[in-house]
Amino acid sequence: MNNGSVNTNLIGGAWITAPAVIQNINPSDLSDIVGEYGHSEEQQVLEAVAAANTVSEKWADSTPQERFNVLDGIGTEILARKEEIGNLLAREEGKTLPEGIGETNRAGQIFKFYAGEALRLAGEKIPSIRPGVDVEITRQPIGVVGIITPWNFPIAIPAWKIAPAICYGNAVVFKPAELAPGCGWILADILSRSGLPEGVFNMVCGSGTTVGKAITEHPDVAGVSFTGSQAVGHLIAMKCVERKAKIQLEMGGKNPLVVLDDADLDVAVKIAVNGAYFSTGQRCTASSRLIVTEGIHDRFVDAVAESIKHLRVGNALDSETQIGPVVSEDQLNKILEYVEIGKNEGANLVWGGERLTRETEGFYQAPALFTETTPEMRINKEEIFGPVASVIRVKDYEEALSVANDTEFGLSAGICTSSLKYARDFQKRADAGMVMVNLPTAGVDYHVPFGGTKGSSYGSREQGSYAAEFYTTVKTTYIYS
Ligand code: UN1
Repeated sequence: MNNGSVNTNLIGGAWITAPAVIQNINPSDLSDIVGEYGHSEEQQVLEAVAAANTVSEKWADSTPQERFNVLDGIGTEILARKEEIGNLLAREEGKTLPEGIGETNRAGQIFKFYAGEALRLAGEKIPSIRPGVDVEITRQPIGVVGIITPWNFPIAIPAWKIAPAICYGNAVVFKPAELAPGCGWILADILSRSGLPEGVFNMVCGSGTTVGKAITEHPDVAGVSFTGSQAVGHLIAMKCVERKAKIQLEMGGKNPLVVLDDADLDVAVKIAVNGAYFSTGQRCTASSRLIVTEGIHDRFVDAVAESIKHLRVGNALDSETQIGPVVSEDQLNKILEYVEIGKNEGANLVWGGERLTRETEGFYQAPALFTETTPEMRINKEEIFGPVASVIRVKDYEEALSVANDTEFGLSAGICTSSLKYARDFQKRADAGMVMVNLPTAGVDYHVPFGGTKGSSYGSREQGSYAAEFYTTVKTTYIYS
């Protein structure tokens, strides 16, 4: 166990002080320094990859029972400590306390799910076309996996990458997000006491440009799983393809929520407000484009505007708060700039968008709603990643579908309708990896595949049993006896 200081990396089973530190600041209260965390150099990545490489074969040989025990134990500890970890999450990232605890709960369940998956990993045995020959198709770990995660889900996303990596027998080098490394550090501490052989799991804290880059470029890292921006995803893809490593990239969305005339208005409004503004809109699954048919448009806009006027924006740890702060000053400035861009493009700002002051100094912003927007506007094309949504008025379902698909992203697409016909058609024709019918575009289950099409994702799906596709390689064996 670590001695209480958090500016450490976990390398080869040892807690090693990082060469420098970065401060982790509470976005709800800038006077609250959550802690000082490691800021590492390439050297620490080289050491971590070497440590992982040394034990990866040993872990690849571990039994399903050993893997189950480790993963189940990690899940149990996370669930037992969910209030404490959820509190840290809310403090370092800015989502509300119930959201922080909910996310921690999800992380615990993910480890439990993959504990079971370790026991269920099956192969296939198929008769050969040649007499006396059997063909066996088995899955094997890929070796050392690099895991690079974002700040917006600082425990769930590390969990849904690390748990399958270990479940399928790989060794890991993990870099938590610089803006919210606290949850990643706690996860590493839990993993370090889980019974995993030393070196199977390593954590190196630091920046994407130094630590992330070194992980991506290391010849012994067989695959990189990354969630973050399109720009960084592109760089990782180029590097990994060059050296023929596997990649799994999740890079955001510009998710449409279609609201048809026959939708239940109250349900549609709740879904839109949840999808667009909860977690301060900082979800790659957020509903940032509300595509609404003419007959319900005005009633829907009035009701959403009325609802967001009453959302309580405040300190993430305050029990009254519904919308926490934006994560950092840079993010806030970027979102404020998009609000200006929207106004200059001729969109009608019905409500919000301005910076707010609260008792404690933080990055608070009023949820913003634009109406009378068009698909060509930048606010409808680029991912804003904040509490901003825009309404696009359309005449009918066909136009709604075509606007919904008119994006370079394809993560999640939602529809509010009471028509089975439109729901089924949308399921088929929405160009997205996930379709939500009468549900928010954000907020997914932990045991089923997650991922998108087009610019949102690259590589095979995350989560559920589908994660095996990335974390294993298939071997086909021919046996004659
Ligand atoms: C969710 O909506 O429940 O970074 C999960 C993100 C996504 C996770 C969203 N990868 O926002």
